[in-house]
Amino acid sequence: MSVILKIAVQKSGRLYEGSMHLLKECGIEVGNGNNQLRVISGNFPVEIFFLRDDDIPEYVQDAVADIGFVGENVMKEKNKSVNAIEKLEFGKCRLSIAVPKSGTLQSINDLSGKKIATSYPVILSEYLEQKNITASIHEISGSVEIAPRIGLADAICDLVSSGSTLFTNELKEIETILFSEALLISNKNLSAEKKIILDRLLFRIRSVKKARNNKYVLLNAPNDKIDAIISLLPGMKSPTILPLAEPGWSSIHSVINETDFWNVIEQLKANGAQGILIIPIEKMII
Ligand code: PRT
Ligand code: ZN
Repeated sequence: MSVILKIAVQKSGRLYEGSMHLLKECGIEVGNGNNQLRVISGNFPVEIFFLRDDDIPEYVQDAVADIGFVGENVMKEKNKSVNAIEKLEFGKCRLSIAVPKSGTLQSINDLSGKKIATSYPVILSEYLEQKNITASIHEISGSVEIAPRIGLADAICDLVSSGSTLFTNELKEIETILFSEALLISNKNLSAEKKIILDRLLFRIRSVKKARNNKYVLLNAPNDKIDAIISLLPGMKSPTILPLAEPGWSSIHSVINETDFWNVIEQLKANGAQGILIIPIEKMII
């Protein structure tokens, strides 16, 4: 039987769509896994297992799955013996300590002797120990944000993304413990054959990530401005320059990074660029 790489994906929840979308962008057909425990891809040697996110690190450690897509928060909390291979740039959030807006608690130093409710006792206790704060940790599995209001705890330690849950519950963040996003984790003892499949998958994932973070740019410029403009556009190797039908003008093509996108565009305009077109890149193979 030919070798297959087993991938653990969250069955439903906040990481499901990002995980399935990433596989799709990598050209891996797996259907949508509706109510199935596992699905085999028709065009790539992988099998997807749909699981609760909390179980993924353990299943990967025990080789029930070879790799998994899971939040950094869950990987740290479960503390299993797995390799963190690649950040996946979705499921972004932070694990923060929050306190009632109207109360007297202002900073983590005020938490000594207080009660903190959380679903992340491992990460929180490690953090408090580092900061030399002795507080009692009350572990709860859901609806952590209501704990102060019902008198269960003085503060909470929970995941935040938009901040609206904290806002609705009249809580304010006083400390961020961890920034998290989805990660690709792997079993530590993959066979050589499975490593080859993982490398093929990683190559695709990295191409998808690069494409998302870059844009293709086309612009027109007078020939005497070309040097100034290409110094702003290093591109993959160097920009492509083509003469326009109008004498003295050229069309310049290159790739720019999403992070300093607007800055570069402003500088291009200031240096005489006209008719700037920005086009998304579907895949970027380097
Ligand atoms: O059923 P299963 O156990 O698989 O799922 P789950 O309910 O434990 O997890 P799920 O689907 O809620 O989250 C899966 C993962 O998504 C988490 O482990 C994080 O890595 C990531 N993630 C990203 C988040 C959030 N953003 C997030 N905002 N996980 C949870 N939240 C919750 C948070 O706990 C709080 O209740 O959303 C609320 C806060 O959101 P805002 O937008 O109001 O700040
Ligand atoms: Zn969970």
